[in-house]
Amino acid sequence: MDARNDMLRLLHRRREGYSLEQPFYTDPDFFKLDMELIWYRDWLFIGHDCELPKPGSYITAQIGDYPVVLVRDQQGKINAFHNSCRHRGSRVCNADKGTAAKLVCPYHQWTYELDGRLLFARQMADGFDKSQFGLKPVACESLSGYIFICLAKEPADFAPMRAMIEPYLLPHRLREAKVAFESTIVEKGNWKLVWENNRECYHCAGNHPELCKTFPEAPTVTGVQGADSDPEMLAHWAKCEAAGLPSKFRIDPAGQYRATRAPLLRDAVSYTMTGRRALKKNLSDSVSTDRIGSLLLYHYPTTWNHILGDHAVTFRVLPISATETAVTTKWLVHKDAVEGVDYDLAELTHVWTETNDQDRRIVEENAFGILSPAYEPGPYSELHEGGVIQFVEWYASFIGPRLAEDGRPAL
Ligand code: 3BY
Ligand code: FES
Ligand code: FE
Repeated sequence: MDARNDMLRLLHRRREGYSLEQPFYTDPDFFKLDMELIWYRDWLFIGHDCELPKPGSYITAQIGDYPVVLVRDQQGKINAFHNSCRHRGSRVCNADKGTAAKLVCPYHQWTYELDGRLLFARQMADGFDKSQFGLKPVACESLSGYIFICLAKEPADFAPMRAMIEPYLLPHRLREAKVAFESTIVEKGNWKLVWENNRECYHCAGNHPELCKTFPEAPTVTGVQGADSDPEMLAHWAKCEAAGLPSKFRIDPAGQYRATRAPLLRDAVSYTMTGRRALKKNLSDSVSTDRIGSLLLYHYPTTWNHILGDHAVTFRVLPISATETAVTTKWLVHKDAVEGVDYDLAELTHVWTETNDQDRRIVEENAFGILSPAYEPGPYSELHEGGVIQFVEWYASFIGPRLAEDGRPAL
C-alpha cells in the first residue's frame, strides 16, 4: 500500500486531542514522508552566527539524506551549501566544524572559494568550465544570531518569521555571544515524540527535580493558551516591556513559531540549583537586569529556546530515523565571559544536562510503549497538554495538504 495514502487515511480518521497512531512514530515510510514534506521543505535552525566567528569558519550538519555546510565568506556573509563535491560527489567538509582558507575536497582536491565558486580543478580537459561547477547553494537566513536554512528549491517567505521574532531576540545580542558548551544526545524516539514531550510540563513535577527549582510548571508558561489572562505573566510582560524588552505572547497564524517571556519561580533569575545567576556577566550589554525570566521561543520542527539574563540555552532537533532523534543543546554566554572566573561550567550546565537526560529517558520509554501492538492513541490533558495538542494540529495541518498534492484527494 502506498505510504502517502496510508498517512492520508490515518490523518482523516485522526481523533483530535488524541496522540497519533503508531506508524507516525515508528514507520520508516512515514518517516520518509516527514522528511520529504516537512524537513526538506521548511526553514530549519542549524547553528549560531557566533559559531562562525571569522571568514573560513564552517559548521556541517546532516538533514536526513542531505549533508550541508555553513561557511562565513571573505565579506563576512554566512552561506550554506550542499556538502557534496561537484566532481564526483564526495563530502567536501567532513568535520563537525572547523576553519579553512578555501573549501578543499579531500578526494581530488577540487578547491572552492568560501562563496561556493570552484577555483581549481586539477588537470581537467581543455575547455572545462569551472563556472558551471560551484557548490550548490542552500537558502540561508541569519536571524539575530540564529542561522536558518531551507533545502527547498522555492523556500517559504522568511520575512514574517523575521518580523515577528527579531524584536524579541535583538536586545539579547546573540550574534555577539559565544558558545560556552554544547552537547548532542541521541534519543531513541521519533522526532515528534521529542516535540510532544517538550510542549508540556505535565511531566515536570514527576521527572525534573532540578529544573523544577526554577521553572514554573504552569501550562500558561509552556503551553499556548491562557497566558494573556494569567496575572503573573501580565505583570512580567509589563515590567519587561517597560524595560524595552518585547515580551507578550505571540504566535504566528499557522502556529509554527511562538515567543513569550515568562517569570521564573520566586526570585530565581537563572537555571541553577539555587536560582541565582550562573554568570557574573549578563548575556547582553543591552539588558541591564537579570530579572527578566526566560524568553521562550520555539520554531517547529527544529528549535526551542530559553534566553535568560545571564545566559541562553538553545536546542536543535534533527531526525536520524523513524526511531532516533539527535538533540543538540548549546549554552551561550557573553563573549567576554571567562570560564572559571565569570562562571563555573559544571554549574552552568548542570540543570539542563540532567533535564535533557530525564527527557531522553521519557521519550525512549514513550517510544518503547508505542511499539506495543496494544498501543492506541490516548487523550491529551486539555489543561496541561494544550501545547502538545497545538503541535499535533500544526503537524497534521502542515503535512496534510502537502500529502494531498499531485492530484491526491485533499484532506
Ligand atoms: O524546554 C522546555 O521549554 C520544556 C517546557 C517544559 C519542560 N520542558 C523542559
Ligand atoms: Fe571532490 Fe573528486 S569528488 S574532488
Ligand atoms: Fe521535560
